[in-house]
Amino acid sequence: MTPHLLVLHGPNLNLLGTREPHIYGHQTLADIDQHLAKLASELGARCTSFQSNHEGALVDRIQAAAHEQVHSIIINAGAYTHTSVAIRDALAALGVPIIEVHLSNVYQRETFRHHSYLSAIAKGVIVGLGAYGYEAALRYALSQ
Ligand code: CA2
Repeated sequence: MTPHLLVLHGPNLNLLGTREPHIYGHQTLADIDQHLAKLASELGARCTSFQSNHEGALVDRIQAAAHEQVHSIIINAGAYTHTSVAIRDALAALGVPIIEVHLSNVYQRETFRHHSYLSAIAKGVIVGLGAYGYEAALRYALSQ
């Protein structure tokens, strides 16, 4: 069966490419999602993406993945990374491999960005590589 990778984007990531390019780069979220879908297809997989500014909507999407035979989840939970026990619990309950991605190097930024509720349940964490971090996560996930 074709492996299905689910990419989740948290709040404000819909603004990518429109503001703060010095931190988050020039690519839009659509650019990133299209690149991942194309790359996945070239590698014999399927990649779908979901963005929400709402914590509960992200939890609902993670719960729905239980009925979809998702191979792995790549998640940039945005600011919810640093606050959301609910997203962590939903990911832990799902039980598929998680790769956490951050565009910026959160360790070079404010201390409140240094703690992630997701990292302890993630297979791995990629920070500071910009949009390439998603590609690296996808390639890793499909190598497993
Ligand atoms: O570096 C990352 O990928 C972050 O997950 C981005 C989050 C931030 O809260 C995390 O600490 C680190 C913020 C996403 C906001 O994205 C924007 C994009 C363009 C313009 C404004 C915000």
